[in-house]
Amino acid sequence: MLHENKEQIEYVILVAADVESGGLSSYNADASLDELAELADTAGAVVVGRLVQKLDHFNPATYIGSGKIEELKTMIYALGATGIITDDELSPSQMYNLSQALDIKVMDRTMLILDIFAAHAKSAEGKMQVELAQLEYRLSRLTGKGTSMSRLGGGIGTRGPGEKKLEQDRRVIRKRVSQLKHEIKEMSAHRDIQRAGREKGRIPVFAIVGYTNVGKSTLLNALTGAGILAEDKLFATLDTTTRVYEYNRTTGKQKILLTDTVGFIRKLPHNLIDAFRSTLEEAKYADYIIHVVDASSPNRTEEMKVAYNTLDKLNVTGKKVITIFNKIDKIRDEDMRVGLFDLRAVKYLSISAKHGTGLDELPKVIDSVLREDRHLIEKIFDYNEMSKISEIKLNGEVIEEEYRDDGIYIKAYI
Ligand SMILES: Nc1nc2c(ncn2[C@@H]2O[C@H](COP(=O)(O)OP(=O)(O)OP(=O)(O)O)[C@@H](O)[C@H]2O)c(=O)[nH]1
Ligand SMILES: [Mg+2]
Repeated sequence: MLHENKEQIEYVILVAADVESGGLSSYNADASLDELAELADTAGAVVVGRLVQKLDHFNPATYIGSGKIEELKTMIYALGATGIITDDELSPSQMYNLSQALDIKVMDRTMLILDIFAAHAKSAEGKMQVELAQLEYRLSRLTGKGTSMSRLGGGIGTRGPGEKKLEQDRRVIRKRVSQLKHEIKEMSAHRDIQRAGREKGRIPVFAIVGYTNVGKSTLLNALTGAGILAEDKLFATLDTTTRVYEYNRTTGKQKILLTDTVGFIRKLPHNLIDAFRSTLEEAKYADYIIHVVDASSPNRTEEMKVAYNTLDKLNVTGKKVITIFNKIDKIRDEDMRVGLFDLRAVKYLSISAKHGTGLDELPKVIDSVLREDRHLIEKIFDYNEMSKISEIKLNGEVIEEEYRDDGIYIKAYI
């Protein structure tokens, strides 16, 4: 049998039509391509070149302009590229026209991200979510909208029996899509039940969110020994993990729940947002947000903006945010230490999750945020009300406790 199927390595040129740079936008095409290169690397492709064209708007037919296509052809030949990856999601017709013009494999940012998600998904839910996103992406390219698709249909060049096969694929895909949606919905319903169980315990929940690769999992590991895979690659985490974090205060112990979540990225494909909604929305059910930022990233400001925009898109609003500037050990340029603040956060602090620097500050910060939402009470409890006092100790914070003749004096935040 012929099952020697050696994986072919793609040698790719990264291509960006830069329609955003300049003005007030913090977008930077080079930074975006650096990230695309990281994505390509994570997906196992080798980047052999880059091409950026500054444009007022995307070329609707070919993404970049026709003159640039000639330049790209020369590059492909000279660099021995086997494919190109565009920095934006291509429309079906752009993809078709480009592959016709270049006679080479054309991929876009979305395909790349879907590919990485597919490789990293571990849980049954994660795998189903990725499959759903991939099928919907494919489906939109099979049926498409308006005239562009009829052109693509013809372009595939498989009229007659081929066309039929396409029809059939479409039907099979649709069926699978609705099946997946159903199963994912059931899984998220199950999670709702788990959440409801948590509600009852009334332990405050903090969701750890942020741009991909900033150190969210490393932070959770450092605090709770969760043992989650943390790697220098984009989208290492695709499943949410919740762990209890217990810390000591002078006035006793405090327990909170910390949830690690999927990272965000600029231009996160909408198919993925839809498919991963239930996972991404984990932050919605948290009481507070811990926003982790890679303080050493040259694109820090934009990454923070992307994180907030994504939270807005997911309707995670009105929650108190603690911003953690991570990887301060990696800051070489002293100028980068300036501006480590976040106006959207109620508190912020700088740490190195990897080296444990500054982590002692975190309980104090969490405490002060929790206290803001608690009331101070002073009360004398009867000696037979011990269970009430235990509950206050569990869910609140006892500042003073005194055993008196008339009962137990308690001063506490609840
Ligand atoms: N130098 C340095 N590296 C760190 C620090 N925190 C995390 N890292 C590294 O950054 C990389 C990414 O860390 P992760 O914890 O996987 O990041 P994440 O935010 O969970 O990433 P995704 O799950 O992929 O979105 C790993 O190689 C970590 O070792 C830090 O404080 N300093
Ligand atoms: Mg992670």
